[in-house]
Amino acid sequence: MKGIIYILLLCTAFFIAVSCSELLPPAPEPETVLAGPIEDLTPQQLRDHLIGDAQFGRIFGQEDGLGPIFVSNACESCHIGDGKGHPLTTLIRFGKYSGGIWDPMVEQGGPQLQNRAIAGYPPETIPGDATGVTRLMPPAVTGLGFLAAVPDAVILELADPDDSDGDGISGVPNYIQPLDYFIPLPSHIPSNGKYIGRFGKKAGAIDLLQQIVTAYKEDIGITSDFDTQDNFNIQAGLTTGDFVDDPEVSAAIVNNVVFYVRTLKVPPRRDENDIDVIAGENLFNQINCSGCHIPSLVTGFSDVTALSEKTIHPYADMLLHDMGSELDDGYTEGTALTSEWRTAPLWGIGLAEDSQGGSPFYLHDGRASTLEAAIGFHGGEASNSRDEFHNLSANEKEQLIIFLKSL
Ligand code: HEC
Ligand code: HEC
Ligand SMILES: [Ca+2]
Ligand SMILES: [Ca+2]
Ligand SMILES: [Ca+2]
Ligand SMILES: [Ca+2]
Repeated sequence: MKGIIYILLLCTAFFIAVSCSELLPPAPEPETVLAGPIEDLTPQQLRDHLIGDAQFGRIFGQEDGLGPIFVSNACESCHIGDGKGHPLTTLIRFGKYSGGIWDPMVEQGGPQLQNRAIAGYPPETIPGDATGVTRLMPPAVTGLGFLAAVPDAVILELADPDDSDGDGISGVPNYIQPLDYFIPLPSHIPSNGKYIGRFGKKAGAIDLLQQIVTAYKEDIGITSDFDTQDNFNIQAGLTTGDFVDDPEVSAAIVNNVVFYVRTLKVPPRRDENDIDVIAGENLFNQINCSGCHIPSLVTGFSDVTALSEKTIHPYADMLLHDMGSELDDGYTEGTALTSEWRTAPLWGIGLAEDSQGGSPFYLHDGRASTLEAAIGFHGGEASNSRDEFHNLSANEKEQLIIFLKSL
């Protein structure tokens, strides 16, 4: 009797398994799955990656030190599946010009707005006298270890501040004042004590450590050994607010998350031998999209062998470009102008909508819902390329878009 019940149960389980898998949407093809470690990590490196992965997904509560003011409660709640985020998870930053000098309005809670707070605590609001307000979409965090390993010399080689080759493009690095915990790499080339920024939409962070320490503090309200000072709502005159001793996370945890992000693989290409993809790629180069979205770069030495001296295809130059008045939010960081943005890396752009809830949102604030629209917003140094795109035949435009979707 027992045996029959067991077989019955087994059959039911089998039946449910089969019918369930018919109802569920098909699992994504392995090559379209964004998240995952780079190849060729050592077993120890893979273990460290997985420890960082868990911390990246950790949801902070009030008892862990969340806030008192914050934007969201986990890295992963904005960087969903390590891919591009959604307009619902933008960061808002503000500041103003006074007497021709940029003022990040630190005395009024700037530059970043923390629009949420723990129970009973007031969140921040945008001060009325801010002249520039920007909304930044969470970028994908894949392939960043490779970008971190590109030597400053390579970036400087691509810069053309006076447009000496006359192509209308004059990329410049953003120079950033390092924070006290910054440790320069041998490949860093400082200028007057400042270092080249390469992470963030305005290239406002020199390295992944700075980006991630700042994310813990400004986005989640979590202090660390690197920055032990919590943010309070100084707009409301408050200088206290959470009940958890600082630092709320250790240097080891921050370093694990840095290592996790450093060792996320590059988004894999799809259909790269397709005839339209190849035609689109040629057009991309022909109309000089590649003047900023540089197809190939070579990394320098890295202490992670898998990142060291590798040819990568980020379609980016880590430089700032004046993108014209339409993309100018009147907000800035470092030595960038308000109209200047760091070239958005295009690797993984074809996978954007997978992590954005099914419909894509492009550009720094997600204002473009198609790739054509994203190109249409390009102005300033990118005006020539944009005009040449508009002058392509319908078929050529489509090929260029098909190429972008293969990235
Ligand atoms: C509230 C949403 C939000 C949270 C939470 C958040 N981020 Fe971000 N992240 C963003 C946005 C928006 C940007 C772009 C910021 C900028 O341009 O300066 C960004 C940028 C980054 C970058 C730079 C990517 C690049 O291409 O330059 C990294 C790395 C990163 N975040 C990692 C993290 C980690 C690690 C955490 C958790 C400690 C975290 N983020 C928490 C929204 C978020
Ligand atoms: C002068 C430099 C420059 C040129 C030339 C240029 N771009 Fe861009 N591109 C940028 C910058 C900077 C951004 C980020 C702007 C923003 O986020 O507001 C960007 C963003 C994009 C995006 C959106 C990326 C994202 O993550 O949302 C796409 C798509 C794109 N460019 C495609 C192209 C194509 C196609 C061409 C050629 C027709 C081109 N670009 C030419 C600098 C350039
Ligand atoms: Ca806190
Ligand atoms: Ca603030
Ligand atoms: Ca030039
Ligand atoms: Ca605290």
